[in-house]
Amino acid sequence: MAKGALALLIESGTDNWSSDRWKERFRLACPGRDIVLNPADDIASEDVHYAAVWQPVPGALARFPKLRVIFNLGAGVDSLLADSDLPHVPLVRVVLGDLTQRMTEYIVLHVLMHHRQQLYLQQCQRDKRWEPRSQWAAKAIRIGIMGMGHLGRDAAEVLTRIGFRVAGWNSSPKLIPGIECFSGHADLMPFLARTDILVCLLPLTADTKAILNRKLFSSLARNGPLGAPVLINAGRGGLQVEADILGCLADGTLGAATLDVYEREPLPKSSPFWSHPNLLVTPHNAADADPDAISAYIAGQIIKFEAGGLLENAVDRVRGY
Ligand code: NDP
Ligand code: OXD
Repeated sequence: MAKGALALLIESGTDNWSSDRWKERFRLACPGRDIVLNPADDIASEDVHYAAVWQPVPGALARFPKLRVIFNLGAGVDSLLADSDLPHVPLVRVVLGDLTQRMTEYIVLHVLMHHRQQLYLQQCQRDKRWEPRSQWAAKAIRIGIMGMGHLGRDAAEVLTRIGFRVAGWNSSPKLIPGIECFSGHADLMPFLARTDILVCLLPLTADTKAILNRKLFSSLARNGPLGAPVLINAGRGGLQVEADILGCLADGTLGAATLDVYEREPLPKSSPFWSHPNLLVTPHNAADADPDAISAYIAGQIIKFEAGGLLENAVDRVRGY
């Protein structure tokens, strides 16, 4: 019997999301299975049993009556769950060492950029000024990570090894050696009050939407060596109130920020973020999805699933992550 086909639905114009590149990798990872690009390739919709997707058009997955599993090609599933016609089949997200390591690189890079005053030093270079400021040790800086899941925890462990004082905040209590763990609403204020650099790696859900706002920024520590707290958000744009970030940078509630994600992506050319002197802006590429690693991960999951095994990293649709 022919294997059920896998349809690829990718709606992103950027380089790393080239549909042809992903199709070729899936063809190699899933020998004997039809891999079709939707809507470009012709196939009877009932022959599609699996879908691998990145930001598909809402309603597009409802066209496949025999769909068995939806594989998201990234870690965050907020845009998929916003599709009111999403079929009621298991939804699996990416949890992979490759993706985790890329995110850890990004978080460590940007923590160090702020810790080592790189924005100031770059301005000095442009102005040809030899004016070093005194530099404190990593142990003087308190990092707070909102969302100590697969990504947050790994970044926290590497930052701890560098010497930073790291704490994490989650919805449920966790015990992580060497890392102070806070949880739930009751712990949010004490967590913020001891944080100089706030890293956000939360999923976007009804509970976390717009959580990065003026009230939260005003609760961060103001007695650290940086002079004012710093925000790093690589979670989702919907977590942040962008007008509040700009306002807080203007009045000193925040000293600086790194943003990888935005309320609107691609970030419009008219956004004041692009040219803000205290902002580091990256184009939602903190952790690029690697087609080799991800096609192999999904091919392995399909083999186990068809042999009667359990899918790994299935999303809890009620929780939203
Ligand atoms: P996980 O599901 O492994 O972790 C999510 C964490 O967030 C958990 O520790 C969870 O706590 C915590 N959390 C969720 N809701 C709340 C809440 N209301 N209050 C407090 N804590 C909460 O996710 P990942 O680590 O794999 O990924 C995190 C996010 O990173 C993704 O959802 C995605 O949006 C983003 N991402 C961004 C990328 C980029 O390139 N910019 C790349 C990849 C991911 P608990 O376990 O206690 O519920
Ligand atoms: C994401 C990802 O969820 O790229 O942003 O994995």
